Amino acid sequence: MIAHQPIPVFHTLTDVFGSEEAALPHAKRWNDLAAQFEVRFGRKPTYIARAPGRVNLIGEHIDYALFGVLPAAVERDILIACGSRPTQSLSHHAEIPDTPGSVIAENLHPKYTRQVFAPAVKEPQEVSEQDAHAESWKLDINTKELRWESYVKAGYYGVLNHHFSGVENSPAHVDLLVTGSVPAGSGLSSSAAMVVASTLAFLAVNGKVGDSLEDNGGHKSLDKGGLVELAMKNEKRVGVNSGGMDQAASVMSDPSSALYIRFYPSLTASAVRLPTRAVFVIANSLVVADKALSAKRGYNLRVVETLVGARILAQAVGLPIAPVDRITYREVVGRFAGEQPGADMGADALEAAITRLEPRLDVLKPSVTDGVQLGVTMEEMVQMSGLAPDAFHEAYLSWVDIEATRFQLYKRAKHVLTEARRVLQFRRACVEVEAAASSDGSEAALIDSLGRLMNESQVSCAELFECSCPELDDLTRLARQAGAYGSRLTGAGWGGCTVSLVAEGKVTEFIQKVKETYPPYKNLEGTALSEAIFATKPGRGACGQYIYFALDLFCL
Ligand code: NG1
Repeated sequence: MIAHQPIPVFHTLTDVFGSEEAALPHAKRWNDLAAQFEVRFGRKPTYIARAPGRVNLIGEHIDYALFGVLPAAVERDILIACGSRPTQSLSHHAEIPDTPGSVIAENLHPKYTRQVFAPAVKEPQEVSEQDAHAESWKLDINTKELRWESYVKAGYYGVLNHHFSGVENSPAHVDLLVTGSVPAGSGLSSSAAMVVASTLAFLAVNGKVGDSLEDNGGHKSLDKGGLVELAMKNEKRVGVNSGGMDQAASVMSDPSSALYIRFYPSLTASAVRLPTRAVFVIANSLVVADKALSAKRGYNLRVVETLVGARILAQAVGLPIAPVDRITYREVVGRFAGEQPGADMGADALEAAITRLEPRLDVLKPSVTDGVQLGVTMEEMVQMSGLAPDAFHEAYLSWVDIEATRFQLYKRAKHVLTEARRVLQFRRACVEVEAAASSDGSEAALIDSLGRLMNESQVSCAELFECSCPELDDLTRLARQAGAYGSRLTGAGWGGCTVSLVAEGKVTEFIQKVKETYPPYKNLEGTALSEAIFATKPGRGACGQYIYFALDLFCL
């Protein structure tokens, strides 16, 4: 089980990347980061934590409905060089608070300025009964504006509250230097990569990861599943109620395949081999999707629409549901099909159950006014939920900030159920492609079917989930015209990247055609072009995981 594997710690780049040849192209970047750390902090870093970005091949906006998704890690990553700062050096820095666990965070990118911050132990009156054990520390995170250090702080927050009880057991002072090659706001999950890398960095500097840390001051060392869960909670502190796909992909990716990640009944990941005769090409629309700042009308609103819809559907099909239960669509499908609590009915039964439940979604349809479906109002939604306004507020609005006058429960539900089914079909086709690859010509037809599912997913994201944008619609259309089997947005959407499935021998021609036809690419050349559109194959050089790297042994 991948989730129960330990967090790997490597001591040479060759071990990280699997071979000297694979490691060589990365050596300069890692060395430069280590050298810059030394220039800035006057000593070598102790660790470099690495977390990759990911591309989601299919399964968009269904992780928070607890349906399985199919992402793969990409080579682009966040690296954080870090080390504990000796106490005696504190006196040289007047700006550093003289309290435990202070942090100097720097970024190689000049746009992101140096930040100094320190956590504080909560006063007894600030600790509520429920969080008495979990939350002894506080750390200010600004969720009103987009700040790079918020993601560093988010990682730190969880480590503090998971591993340190207070002043007697306090964290080290930390210096860190970040560099990243995952473009921000592009749907390749730079935010989750930052949070995972930061979580790892703070765990490492505080001696909370490693083979010898079987039992760590009463805490068992985190395994991969534990790290995913911690990173998921951490990311919520930046203000986005994310589903967990990105953190799971960043932490659990297998270097040679995509991952089928399930969240129900518990977090599990299994490797899915991808076709060898086709390549996934990522293309950035160059529209920056600012997910955290637009969450009220975008991401978080979708989370609420999805959860409320699940409750209404559950009631319509006769499932008893307590007022405080925030049931998800995956649970509704399971209970509707008679699945035992905690059991997993398996892919075929799940697909059949989704298909049987789909006609029942009509209960979520809004009324039509002058031929237009405007969505339901807040009052209508509360009434449909069967909850009193206070109970509704407590269950669905008290923990999240949203802004809307109409809610699209039917369209969101239709997307979620059909997308969940497409993931199951996509995974099955991948397994069949693998079997067919060595035998006959049916591989081509199967690759076609993968492309078709990707196209259907794009239509559903655009029309039902309304998370595309004109540029993503254009880019996916142009990709198909340039010969892709299929093309869709990847990640949250509203900008960011697309992913297209392209025949292996046709990638260069494909990229050239897209460059000629997608207007924002026309003037791009060289690195700018190769940063905007590039082929990725899980396993090609990507080490797919996060790494601790002892620099004394840093050699190829
Ligand atoms: P992006 O914005 O691409 O990192 C987000 C969520 C995922 C998932 C996708 C949509 C975060 C960190 N990630 O991904 O959990 O819901 O949108 O499928 O918010």
